[in-house]
Amino acid sequence: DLVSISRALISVSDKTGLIDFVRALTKHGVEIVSTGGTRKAIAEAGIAVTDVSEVTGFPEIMDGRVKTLHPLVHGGLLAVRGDQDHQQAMRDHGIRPFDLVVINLYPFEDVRRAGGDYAATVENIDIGGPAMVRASAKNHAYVGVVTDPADYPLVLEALEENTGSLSYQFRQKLAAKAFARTAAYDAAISGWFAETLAIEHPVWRAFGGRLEQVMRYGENPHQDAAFYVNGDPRPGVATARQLQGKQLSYNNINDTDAAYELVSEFDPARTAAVAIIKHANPCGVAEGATLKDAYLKALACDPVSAFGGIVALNRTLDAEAAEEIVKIFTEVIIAPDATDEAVAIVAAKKNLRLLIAGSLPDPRAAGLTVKSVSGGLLVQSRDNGAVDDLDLKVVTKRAPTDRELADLKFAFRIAKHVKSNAIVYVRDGATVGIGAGQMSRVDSSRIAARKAADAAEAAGLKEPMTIGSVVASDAFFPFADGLLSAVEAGATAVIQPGGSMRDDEVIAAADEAGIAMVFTGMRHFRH
Ligand code: 93A
Repeated sequence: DLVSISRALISVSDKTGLIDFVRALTKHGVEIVSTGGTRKAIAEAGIAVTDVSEVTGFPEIMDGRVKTLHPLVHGGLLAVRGDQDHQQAMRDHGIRPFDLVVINLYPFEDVRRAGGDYAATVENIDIGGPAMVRASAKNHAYVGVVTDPADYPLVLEALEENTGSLSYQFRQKLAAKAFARTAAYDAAISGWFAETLAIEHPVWRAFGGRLEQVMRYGENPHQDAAFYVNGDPRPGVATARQLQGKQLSYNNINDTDAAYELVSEFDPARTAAVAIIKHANPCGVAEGATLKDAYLKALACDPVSAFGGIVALNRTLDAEAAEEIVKIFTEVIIAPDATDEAVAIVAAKKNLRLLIAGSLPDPRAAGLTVKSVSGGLLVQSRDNGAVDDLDLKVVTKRAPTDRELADLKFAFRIAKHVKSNAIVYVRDGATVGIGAGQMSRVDSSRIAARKAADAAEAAGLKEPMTIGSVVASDAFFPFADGLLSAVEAGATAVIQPGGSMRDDEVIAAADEAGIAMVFTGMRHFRH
């Protein structure tokens, strides 16, 4: 797997360390071919060097824009040495192979940083350099490619070690670095365009996505905003087809994402599920025999908050569900698909956006989430944990009934999608009270219970729907008080991760109240 280095192509903008490096290469008997400025610098140091124009028989033209973009160069970089046809092509056209390529690119990043004018910045977009870097990196089976002057000593060391050859492993590493370099280079170019044409934000640059949409404003009207997509093909808000309504806003996209991720937790083959989202938190989630059934149950949880919400469905939107949804002001509907009838019903509401996502994302799929903090980015693997896959541990004297257990699992799946501290009351496959985003778990529990009482009163029910419900907590109860407030609200069973120092106290309180409690061993903080 050793490649003996006998001919090198060198084309560098940054000439740091160049002469020492080339001199050492020639000691190993390497023949040097070079472009204009690089050739001149090498020749001035008294080292024998061939101009690339002599190799191609073609002059450097157009202010250097075209100097190495030639088959006699790229054939020499890309030829597969053991291939009969490639060898024949080389003989037919007088192509000689290169074993080593040393390139650093036009200093686009430096020019951009220095605030060069538009034309100067564009002129510093290197075309021929990346083409050679990518060609030789692709052909690392036969070629070594050096893209960083800091690596010259390493290359010389490797040549010394292998008496003028480079190993496959070494060439592989060089190739990996080469592609990282061209990727970063293109990211810098696209970042400059985004900045020049749209609005500036360093995080977008770091994220390196493709600009999809520039919004009128961000979370608030005084903030600029844009939507970048990263090419992830998962069905969701970034890949969905918008059938009608005006452009999505920053908050719409954020909320629609939360809504669709939530309903994807429920297998459409098993149940119809609907989530209504406000400010990235659900104000109602339910499953049912039909979407209409699930929607009405979800709406009943908190009909006041549902106004102006985002509705996500896990099945094809049908006419009867659409009829119900359009009765109140809704910002966005997202579903895997919609029937023609449903589309026609939604069409009557000009401002309502309808998004068709094709299918549901896989909630168990791996992925990354990114959050900006001052001075950097926080990156983590996405929360693809699922309680159904875990062994639930019954920790109380009483075990949950089958009905309670089904509701507990349903509630814990929803709690995963509620901002912490999250408390979710569920009865018969529908949320009946959700407490989100409080700094204390007891407060979340009390808020959820109070909202349930309000909803019951508004609906003219005699008692709050939390009576006879089950409750999920996204993280453990640090003290018995949070659990006791759930008991007070009428919950008969609890699901929570467990793991508190005071688990014993919390379990004792549950036993005393005669309720069933299961531990998941998995926490679902969401901030
Ligand atoms: O203008 S280019 O995009 N067209 C080319 O054909 C080409 N070939 C090499 N830029 C090209 N290069 C770049 O020239 C190299 O990437 C290197 O950065 C620079 C070296 O030029 P010189 O040897 O004239 O200083």
